[in-house]
Amino acid sequence: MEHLHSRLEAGVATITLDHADKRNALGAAMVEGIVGALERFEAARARAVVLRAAPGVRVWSAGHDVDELPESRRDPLGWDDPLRHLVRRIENFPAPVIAMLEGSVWGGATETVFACDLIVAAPDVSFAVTPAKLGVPYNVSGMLTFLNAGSIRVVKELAFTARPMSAARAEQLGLINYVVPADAIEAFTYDLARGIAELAPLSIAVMKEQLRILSGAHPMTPQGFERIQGLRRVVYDSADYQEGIRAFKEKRKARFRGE
Ligand code: LCV
Repeated sequence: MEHLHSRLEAGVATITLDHADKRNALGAAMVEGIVGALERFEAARARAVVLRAAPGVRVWSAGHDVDELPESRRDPLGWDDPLRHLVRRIENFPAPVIAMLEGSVWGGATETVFACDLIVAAPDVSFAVTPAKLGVPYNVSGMLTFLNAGSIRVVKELAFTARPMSAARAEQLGLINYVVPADAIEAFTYDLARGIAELAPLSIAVMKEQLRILSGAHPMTPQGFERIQGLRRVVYDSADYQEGIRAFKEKRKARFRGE
């Protein structure tokens, strides 16, 4: 795929996002490429995966491809949405996936990064959670990804302000593992990956799967789930949802009326 590169060396795989014109937006084609690479690396029994963008990017990923969001009256983030596939594939991959970041990370890309097992960021990195900026009803498993990354107070700050959070603050809050100078981040990340690759892969795989199952073990009653789905439908059927998508495409600030 022209906007994605992948390679496997000594048990350490690398997937590089390279679609600068669209700021590495995670559209169906990009996600299909990443998931395809992960399938190949699982078959090749990779011991670790580094997920990165081309060196020196200002934008690591602009998140979900907004051009691929439904205009209205359809759940924009349902089970089969490409971004949902990507998050599940990263979570189910039987070896650590390490996000190596430079530049800004937006919306669904922030969730994708938080679904990774380890996060190494350059000092210029920022994270934004953007559903409220677009009028999008985020989905339950997506909110759980955020909740598993940080405290509910921090998740509320990210979700309710939609403001980018700096790598330094994210590290201070425990949302990411390391902040490393841009000129050292590649050596640091691959040293980390190679160290993991020398350890017992079966032991690591089972611990990753245990942590995935335990972190997803949140009781929710059928009534609770149906209530959330009903609330989400109100949002994606709303004029605000249409306004958010339209404003993005018209490159203007959205004017939300709460209806
Ligand atoms: C499609 C894009 C995108 C994009 N999709 O460059 O989490 S949720 O619920 O919100 C979820 C639904 C989600 O993830 O939504 C997407 C959230 N993402 C954002 O809010 C970030 C949107 N992008 C931006 O704010 C800017 O593009 C940044 C700050 C990332 C980069 O700004 P910069 O000035 O460098 P442009 O904005 O000029 O973008 C370059 C091209 O990439 C397209 C954008 O439309 C433009 O296309 P054209 O050259 O055809 O005008 N683009 C950017 N982000 N998420 N397309």
